[in-house]
This record gives sequence, structure tokens and C-alpha cells, in this order.
Amino acid sequence: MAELGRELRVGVVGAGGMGTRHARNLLRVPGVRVGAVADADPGRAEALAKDCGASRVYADGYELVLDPEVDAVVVASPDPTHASYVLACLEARKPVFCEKPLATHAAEARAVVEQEVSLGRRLVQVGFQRRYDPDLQALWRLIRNGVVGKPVLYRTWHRNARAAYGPRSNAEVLVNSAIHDLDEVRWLSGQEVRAVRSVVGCRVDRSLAEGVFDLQLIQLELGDGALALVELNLSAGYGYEVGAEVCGERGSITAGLPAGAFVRVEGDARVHVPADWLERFDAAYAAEVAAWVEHVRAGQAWPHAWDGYASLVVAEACAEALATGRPVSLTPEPPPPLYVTPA
Ligand code: ISE
Repeated sequence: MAELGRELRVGVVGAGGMGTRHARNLLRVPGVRVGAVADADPGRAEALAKDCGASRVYADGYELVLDPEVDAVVVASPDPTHASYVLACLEARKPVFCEKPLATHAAEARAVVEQEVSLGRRLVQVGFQRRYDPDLQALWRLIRNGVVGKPVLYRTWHRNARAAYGPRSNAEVLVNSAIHDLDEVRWLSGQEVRAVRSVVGCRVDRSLAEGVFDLQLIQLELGDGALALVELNLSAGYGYEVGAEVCGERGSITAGLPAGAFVRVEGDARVHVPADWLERFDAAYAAEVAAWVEHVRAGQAWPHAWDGYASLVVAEACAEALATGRPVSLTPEPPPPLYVTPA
């Protein structure tokens, strides 16, 4: 682990869109150097290394993890490889920032939790960037301040202009996309999910694989009896939008509506809608890696591996609800004490 005060030398595994975004954001954090990059595609690895002044380039991410000149690792490789790289980092006792999802199956995420608990240190941070979004943070604070009384309904919408990846199943959409919403509801409510119901429908994008639908509607029942309704749309067409409304006993709060300059022209009025998550969450991505660096120094990652695991348990319950057409009940376990202290 990097000592307090010394420069933090970060290695980035995965030189695609998110690896590049995190590396560039890290360059803006004082006391951080991006020293190594790994990608199976040598051209991509070289290009990112050049971009951020990294002197070492690997084709194999596991070699990067073991590099003695790498203090901490960013994992932004394809989803199915996440858990294995995170376990390698834990094995090497190195702090790791892992893009969401922490794994593609809850059982793999559970193995990460168990390994971390056995080390007794919170070394894993999961890239649930919405927790660092100023709008959603304001919503979290207003809920905590009791502005609308006890929340009874969390309604979230997550609209992609078009599916940017080729999901092969509705379960993959849950693990890659809806995982954000499942984490957001857990975070905003401070509650675990005790039952899920799920439906899919509509094929707007004809290029989606057979059996994959554009729309998923997920209904969650939370530990305190509140409900949540998650709308996940892969093909909204008009742009990218992520927002939430919380209805409480005394009122409602909405966050995340497209904002910025409100233009009235030629008998029309409009605001800009972001094109994708990179634009919508620009500030959040910068804030989450800056926070990660602080967490590495303080030894208290957040959101942590338990958050990564708990969200996958709910995602798998949603997949089961879709497959069976029936509600699925969950019995949430209390997190191990390692995850109880807030970061
Ligand atoms: C993508 O991987 C993300 O993480 C985005 O935040 C999400 O909105 C999108 O649906 C995912 O495919």
C-alpha cells in the first residue's frame, strides 16, 4: 500500500473508453502518476500509455498487477474479467478501483468479499459513479434531512440513446446497465431489497439480439416497506438521461433532469440532453477517482466490495424473476463488520 505523502503510482488495466477516462482524470489528481497500462490490444495500450506518460506497457493485465512499481490498480477491462483481476490485486495486497460490475456473477463477487474480509482491509472500490454525481448527492442529502418525510417510493429512469454494447441477454443488460440503478436505490434508501418483480418489453432497436428487449421495468420492495420502480431503456433515441424521483410522506424530490442553459428560440424552448454517460457523468467520474485516491491513502474504499456484491444479488434475482415470470424474495444478510463503518 502506498505510504501517506508519497506519490501514488497507478496501473490501468483496460485502455478502452472507461480506462482512458479514469487515467486522464487521475492525471488531474495531485500526487498521482499513471505509470503503467495493460491491454490485450497493444496499439490501444501504447496509445493510452503515451497519452498519460506511462513508461510501462503490458499485454497481460496480471503482469501489471505484479509490477513492483505499481502501487494501486484501475480495472477497466471487459466485465467478465473484473473479478479475476480484483482477486489478483488482493493477492498482491494492492488497492484497486474496479469499474462496475464488480463481477458478472454474485458468487464471484462473494469470493472477492471473502478474500477482502480475510485481509481485514477495504482495498476494493467499485465504480458506481452515480454516488459521486452532484445532483444525486443533493437528493441523498435532502432525503437524509427529512425534507419529504419518510420515503415511500423511489422512481428512477435510466435511458440510453442506443445500447452501446451488444447485450446477448436481458440478464446481461441487468449486470451491465441496471446494476447502476440497483446500487442507486440501495444507496439512496440505505435499505436492502427484500423482493423483486421484473418485466421486459418492446423492441425498438431491431439490431438487438433475439430475445433482448429495450425496456426493463423492475419493481423492488425494500427492507423498510418502501417501493422502488426502475425504468431501464436501452433505446430512448433522444439522448442519455439518468434521474430519480423520491416520494415521501410530505412531498417529492426530483433530481437529474437535463439542465444547463434553457434556450428559447423560434417559438421553441430547449435544454441540452447529454449524448451518453461520459458526458452526463463527467463530474462524477472525476470526483470518484479523486475520492479513490483519498480512500487508498486512508484505507477505506467506498462504494465497497459489499456494495458490488449486494447489487449483483439483486440483479440475479431480477434475472430469475424474468425467467420465471414470478416475484423473487430475498433474505438480505447483514454485511461483515469490515463494511459497516461509513467511509
Ligand atoms: C455502461 O456500461 C455504463 O456503465 C453506463 O453508465 C450505463 O448507463 C450504460 O447503460 C452501460 O452500458
